[in-house]
Amino acid sequence: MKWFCTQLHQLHDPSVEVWAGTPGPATEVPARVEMIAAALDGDAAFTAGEVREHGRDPIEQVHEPALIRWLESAWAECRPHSAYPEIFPDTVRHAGMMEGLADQAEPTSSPLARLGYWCFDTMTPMVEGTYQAARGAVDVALSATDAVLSGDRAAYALCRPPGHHAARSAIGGFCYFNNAAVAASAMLEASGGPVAILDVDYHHGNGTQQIFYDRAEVLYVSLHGDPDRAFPYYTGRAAETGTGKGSGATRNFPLAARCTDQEYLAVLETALDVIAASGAAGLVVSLGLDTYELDAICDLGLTRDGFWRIGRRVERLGLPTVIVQEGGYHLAHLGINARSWLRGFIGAEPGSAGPQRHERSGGSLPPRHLLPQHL
Ligand code: SP5
Ligand code: ZN
Repeated sequence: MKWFCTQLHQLHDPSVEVWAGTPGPATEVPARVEMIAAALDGDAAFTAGEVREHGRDPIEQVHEPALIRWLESAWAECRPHSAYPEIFPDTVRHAGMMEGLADQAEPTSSPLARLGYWCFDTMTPMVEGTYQAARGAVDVALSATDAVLSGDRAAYALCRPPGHHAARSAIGGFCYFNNAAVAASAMLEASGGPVAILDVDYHHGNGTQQIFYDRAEVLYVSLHGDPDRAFPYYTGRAAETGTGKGSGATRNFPLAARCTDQEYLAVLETALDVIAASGAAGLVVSLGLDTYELDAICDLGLTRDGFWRIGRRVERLGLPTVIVQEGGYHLAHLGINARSWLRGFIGAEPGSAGPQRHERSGGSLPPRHLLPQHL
């Protein structure tokens, strides 16, 4: 299988994010890609493909053009407002603030107004290289899509930053451009046939759901931690099934904490039946590995062997498949978990794990930056 990656992701290198008002070390870091790349590099089953630039047009198919324009200069215009390498919104445009008011337009007055207009949380840092890295991730997804459209059975896009929380007009959840949605849109345009997205990240892909919620020709199916306890909290319930022409083309499967491989695979059967029955001509997988039993920020119970079985089962759908990397935060095991999923997909034996550590933690890489003292 070909896999795609660029070094541009390194330009997005935040050290801090803010959870419930408390600053802490960044979770979505460059080492994530390095761990996965190292695992695939040494495996003859995977061949590095060439990443080509695709420009802005494919992004405009799924994102508001004004969002793309803003992101391009957001760091530069926000820079005077932060003494640190990252900036976060301090005032988001809450829906209730605007209720009943006629003027819903994008603000032009202040950089912080624009940041709070486009970004919905405090966990999505903007740094100097964020835009370039996000553009690179889209090019990775589109290059993998090109490979599949040219006849490859499947391809893996090692995207970073991830994408599935980014909506048509909002960034959040570590996501800026929705790589999987751009890939699905490109696949739909090239094939003409219906396309399915299977989202197996721990978190509900609110952005992908929103982008295609009224579209019949893009089926969105997601398994995720129940939003009653898990980010992004407001979306991902089973009752959300699409609207208008898209009615029935969104399906959500919220999961209980500690869900095992066996329980997960049983729900996956139902989800894949929906995809098989849809007549989809192609598949995009939003592959999050934060469903792992040792992932520090999530609470499902999947194992490396479970990832292999899930990859194997998804392959049996028999569809041309673009696999797009989303989350996954156990750095020490991220590479072997990704490799296990992908080896399952291609029907290769799981392969050796190499040394493993078993605490539920972010991993064994060098310590992250200390927080600024006043924080
Ligand atoms: C792509 C992706 O995986 N984005 C995830 C964004 C999650 N943001 C963190 C949410 C805060 C969760 N707090 C959990 C406390 C665990 N002890
Ligand atoms: Zn996630």
